[in-house]
Amino acid sequence: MDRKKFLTLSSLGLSSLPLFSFAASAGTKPIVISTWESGMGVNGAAWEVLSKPGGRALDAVEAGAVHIENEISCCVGLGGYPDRDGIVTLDACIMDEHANCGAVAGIEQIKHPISVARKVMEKTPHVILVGNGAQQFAIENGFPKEPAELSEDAKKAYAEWLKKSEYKPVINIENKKQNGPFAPNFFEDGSPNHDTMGLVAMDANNNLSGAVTTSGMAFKLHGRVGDSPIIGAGLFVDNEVGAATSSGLGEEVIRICGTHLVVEFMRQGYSPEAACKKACERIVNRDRAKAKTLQVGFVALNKKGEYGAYSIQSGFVFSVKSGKENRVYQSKFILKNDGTVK
Ligand code: SD4
Repeated sequence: MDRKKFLTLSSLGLSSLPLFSFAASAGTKPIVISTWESGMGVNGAAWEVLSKPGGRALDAVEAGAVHIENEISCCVGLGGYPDRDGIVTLDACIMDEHANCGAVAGIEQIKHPISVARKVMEKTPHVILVGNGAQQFAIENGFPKEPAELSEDAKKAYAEWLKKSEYKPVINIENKKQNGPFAPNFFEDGSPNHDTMGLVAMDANNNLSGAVTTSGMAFKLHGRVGDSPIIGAGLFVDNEVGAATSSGLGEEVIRICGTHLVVEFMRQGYSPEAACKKACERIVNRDRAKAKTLQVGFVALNKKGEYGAYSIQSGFVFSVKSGKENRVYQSKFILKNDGTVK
């Protein structure tokens, strides 16, 4: 499917999506929660693992991430948008119920960075491998080196971007366009700009795991690493408490150790939704003017199987699959269209 169509499916009908409220999150297992509407397919792949007897959350989140990395005309993986030099560089991480974790950052020409991240976790004493070293490790572990070709969508988008070469996308807040310095939800032509899949799951044995895979912020500086492969920023799992993942402007998430913060709020007794909201507020309260120009969203799942999400701006959606439901929700958000707090 064409990337734009794939990504706009629910963005076009955003207002028709149900707004999530914590009351809806009854608490069930197994369960999987993913960022964005493309999480529906991802959750389906994860569910194939979770719904089998003994299906492990770790295998489920890897399967979900692999699923979207296979969507070559989609939003993450080798079909994603390149950096400023026209090179697709991928970031991914994975974390299990024992606090084992692995990540790759800035890896090129490898189709399944999430599975390389899992190998880093399982086969090395390290947590993160970057760039050429990550690629070399992948190849040594049997991952084929793919051609450096951009997907058709990415080629077009890059050619378009080169005309101005500005790292200055636009926020579309409920159709009111506003200039912003960094990429939040939408490009100027209205096509969605979100290139990250984060998912967290709990299996029937009450074990939590999470995974993130991304091509990162479109047209980023070559070598730039966002929050996605950073444990505690783009993903955090604590099997006693819960798990969280993020999407949006990675630099802001790193600055507050975002997903670690969300999990710590849940440890203090906040619901997943309230914990995500408090983490967003941490960003907004420090610099309201800056917060108006960017987007960050968190999703979280606690040990009871309750889940929630929150974002700074409108437009963030997330997908949930359990034995009780299979749907996309709009997340609540902090800033109104005029930038004031709701
Ligand atoms: C990053 N957090 O590289 C990612 C981008 C993202 O939807 O989430 N896009 O900063």
